[in-house]
Amino acid sequence: MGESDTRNLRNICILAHVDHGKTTLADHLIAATGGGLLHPKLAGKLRFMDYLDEEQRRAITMKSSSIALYYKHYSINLIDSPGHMDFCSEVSTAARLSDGALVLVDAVEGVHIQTHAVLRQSWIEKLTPCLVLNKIDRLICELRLSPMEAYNRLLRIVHEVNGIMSAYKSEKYLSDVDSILAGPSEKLGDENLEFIEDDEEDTFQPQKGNVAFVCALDGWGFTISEFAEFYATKLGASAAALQKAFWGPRYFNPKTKMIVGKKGIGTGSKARPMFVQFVLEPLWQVYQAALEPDGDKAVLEKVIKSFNLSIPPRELQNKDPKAVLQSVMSHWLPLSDAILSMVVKCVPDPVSAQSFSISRLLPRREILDNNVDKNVLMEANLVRKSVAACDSSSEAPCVAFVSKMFAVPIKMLPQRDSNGEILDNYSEKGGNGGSDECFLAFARIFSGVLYSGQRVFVLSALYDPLKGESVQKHIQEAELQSLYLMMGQGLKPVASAKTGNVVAIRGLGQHILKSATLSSTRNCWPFSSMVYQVSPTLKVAIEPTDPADMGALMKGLRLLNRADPFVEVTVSSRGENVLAAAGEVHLERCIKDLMERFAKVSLEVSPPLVSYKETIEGEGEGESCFPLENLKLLSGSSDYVEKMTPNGRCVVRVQVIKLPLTVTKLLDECADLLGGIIGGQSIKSLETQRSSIDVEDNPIEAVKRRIMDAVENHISSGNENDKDRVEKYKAQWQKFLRRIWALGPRHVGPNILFTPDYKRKNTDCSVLIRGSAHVSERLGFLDDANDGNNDADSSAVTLLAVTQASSLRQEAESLESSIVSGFQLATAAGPLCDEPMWGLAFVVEAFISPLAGQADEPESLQQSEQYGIFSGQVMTAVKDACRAAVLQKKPQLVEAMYFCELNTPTEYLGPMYAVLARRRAIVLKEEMQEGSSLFTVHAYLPVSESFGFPDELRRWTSGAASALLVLSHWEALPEDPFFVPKTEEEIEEFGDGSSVLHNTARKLIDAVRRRKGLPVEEKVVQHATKQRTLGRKV
Ligand SMILES: Nc1nc2c(ncn2[C@@H]2O[C@H](COP(=O)(O)OP(=O)(O)OP(=O)(O)O)[C@@H](O)[C@H]2O)c(=O)[nH]1
Ligand SMILES: [Mg+2]
Repeated sequence: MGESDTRNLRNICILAHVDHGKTTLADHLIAATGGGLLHPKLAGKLRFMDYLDEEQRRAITMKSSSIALYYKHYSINLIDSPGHMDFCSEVSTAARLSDGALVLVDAVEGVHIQTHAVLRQSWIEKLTPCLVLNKIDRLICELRLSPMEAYNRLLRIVHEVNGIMSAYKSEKYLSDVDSILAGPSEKLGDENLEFIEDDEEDTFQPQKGNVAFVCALDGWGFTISEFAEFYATKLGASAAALQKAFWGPRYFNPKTKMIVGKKGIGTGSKARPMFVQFVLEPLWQVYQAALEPDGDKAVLEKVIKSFNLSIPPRELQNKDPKAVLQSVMSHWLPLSDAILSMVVKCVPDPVSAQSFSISRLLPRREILDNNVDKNVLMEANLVRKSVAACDSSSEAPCVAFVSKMFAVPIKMLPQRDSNGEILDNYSEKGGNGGSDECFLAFARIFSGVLYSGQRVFVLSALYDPLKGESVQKHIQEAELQSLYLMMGQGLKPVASAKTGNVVAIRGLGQHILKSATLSSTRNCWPFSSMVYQVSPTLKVAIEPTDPADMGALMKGLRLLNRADPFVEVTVSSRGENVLAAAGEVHLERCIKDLMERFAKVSLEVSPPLVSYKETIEGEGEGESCFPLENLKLLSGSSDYVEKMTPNGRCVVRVQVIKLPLTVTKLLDECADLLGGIIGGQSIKSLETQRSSIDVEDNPIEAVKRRIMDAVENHISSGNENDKDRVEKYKAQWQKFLRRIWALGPRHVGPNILFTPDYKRKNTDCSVLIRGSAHVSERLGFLDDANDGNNDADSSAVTLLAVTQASSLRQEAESLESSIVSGFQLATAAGPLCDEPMWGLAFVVEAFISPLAGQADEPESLQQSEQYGIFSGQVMTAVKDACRAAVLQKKPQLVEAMYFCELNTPTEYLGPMYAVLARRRAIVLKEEMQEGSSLFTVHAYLPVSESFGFPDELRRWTSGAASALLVLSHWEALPEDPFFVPKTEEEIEEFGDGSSVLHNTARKLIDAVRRRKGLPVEEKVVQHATKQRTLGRKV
């Protein structure tokens, strides 16, 4: 086992947007080099790597899987990955184990959301990417472009992809410069120097040989070098010179036989770039000759002759012109040769790759503590060195990284080991827990040699060899039972595997949940964690149909959680088992796996748990209206809701207004930071906290400034020209900002509780619970001016005995927390359907009066027995009053919205809009993609309407339209859920209630209420009288 065979190894993954042809391409590579695993005739049809039933049924890839190929004297590990957004975590696991990536782009569809995402992933993992422009045939047959038009399109895609890469590069460049400027100078080590590489150069350049043009369906492809070599003798130029000239504005002058630039050709001349003339035009001719009914068959003959192709005559006589074409093209420009020679040339072997990616895999550690064990440190550094060198000697420490665990039915495991001896797969050490599933680790070896039966340490991400005892729980010892080379679904047992290889390992099921580092020594740092693009957002509650199966379900959920890197299994506050998946397709597969493999019981799955929020109609709604009036409501109007505690001692008055949207959004955005500030964290610890705020100086100052900005933005958007009023309004807001008592729910939400206005006189001898502007104080709003509210103090005490008043005031003080709690409860569960409130500001005035019997002890005792503890009564009264106040002010439901990117051919625009309209989507823009018949449409889609959306879209557009969804923002439904037509006009428009009203808000609210077991107002019989009349007539 010398170094030479590590040098002949390549680890690559195929990455792309969904349906751009990854699995089809993989098929051809397997057919050509997989040692007879796949017959070439079936390549592109079988989709060998999509071996799960569900994958074949839906025709999309759902997991990443690996296959070992042999090309010339190279071994190539190829990992196919899914392109669907729901399975993007699998892209991370594939990228982590690879050194290079084939990034596919559909030549017709161009760059899409997921193309950006996979380019980013390959950039983060420091992979060497190659670009594969697929589906070139669609430019010829579908779009019917001329070679020149096709060239321009390809040029544009290459340019666009390079633009994306250069954005990542400059981002890194800046952060590198920052870190180097900030850090001590000796840190400028080998791996920091890499940023000095030429940043100006495009990543993908056809003339450099890292861009391939292919048609995976018809099985052909090429890089420019293939054509350069062929034309070298014909044109009498060197292949190297041609290679440079076959891309970009380079022209061939037939008279002088010279390659010239744009200037070298006359303006009127019909010269085409050499790529068009020498590469695309012949391709177009072959396609036209083969597929057009009046095509010139002689062209095919000519190609066969000039390229010396040996095609069996039987294939050429095939009646199907497409088959003839495929046969000629795949002999002329064999796809696997083009791709694999590009891979061998452009993708580094593991030794070079690891020296480059080591800074990502095992970032250099700063050791600040001088008391660490020097021996441990030395060994850990040695391990790091041997990973960087990809050391394959048998003395080298063994290090491997497991990027995911996957389950295989035990009956699928090979029956014999690498020596041909029969294995008993069912007797797993540590036990399978009686399950028919066996867990394998998907791993890559980064140093040394692994062999079956070896004992290794399993390190979780939190392990630190320098920390000694305290991290013991993050390290375990395990025995590697078997090692397998992966051949798609097939597993080939091997006795040992050495550094640079991708393998499946059996025996770690009990030790690893999702990913881990394996090492032969405990003195090793764990590899850095993988980066995922999104988090699981679609949640459902699950329970067994038969309650007796609960145990099986729990076990199944545990197995599923282990087998799928991306699901999240939690128990909700109401005790339900909640499963979170990345999207609908993913969820469906999880449920199927649970029922058929892991739990094997029948399940009830709740409809998706959608979250809503509740708010009230703001008056900013009618644009012209100035928001000042809104605030006036809080100060001094008599428009309030009043509640009294059951014992009659406390009267609560609540007023509510809607906060400006800018403020609400800000409170939502800064929730973490605000939580820290309000909770009283020190400035130092806040500064280290990451947040959306660029913390220049002091995070408290920054939040404060942003709140002020939000208020000012709101004022300036009020189309108010009157300067005086603007100033007055601003001053009023500033006063209010000095009165923030609490935020809610859970003390950091987007709702504000203001302290009551002290100046307001109460008529009797009761005392106001004043509260304190606790949050304003923390945010530093009180520092600006002395608090105007403090002066109007003693007026509440009039003729009453001073002693009584002061004891009453003490009591009032002790009740302050009840008010806050009441506010928190109310904002956590609004009146519409117990969902949290959003963007509301409350002023709560609570007056307490002395006990009727003049502080008579026995009576107060008796009272608390009768009505419960007083503080509790106040809390409930505040909560009820807040909820009632919201109900009075035209409550509205707020729903989450997805941002949605749709792509569809022109002829399906109609059906697509119909689907969008049915689901209440708001279309933002539509755009024709240049040079194609595709439309790109951007829209907002309510989350509650998104379930089944991709399916319906596919059905109505015959699969031609595709959609991608990203969570965007919260938006209030303008409908009044309690709307009943009253005025004559309304009755005329909506009917008198005899026909069923189409009230979406009401429908959504009722659905949530039903789910939560809250009472729902429903009329079972709508119009009994009408039915009776009808009945009589018959
Ligand atoms: N016209 C044409 N169609 C192609 C070509 N390559 C692939 N396709 C078709 O594109 C569709 C998707 O191909 P797949 O290989 O399954 O795509 P994928 O990228 O693996 O898809 P996911 O794994 O689900 O992301 C299939 O219907 C293929 O037949 C091509 O070169 N030309
Ligand atoms: Mg696929």
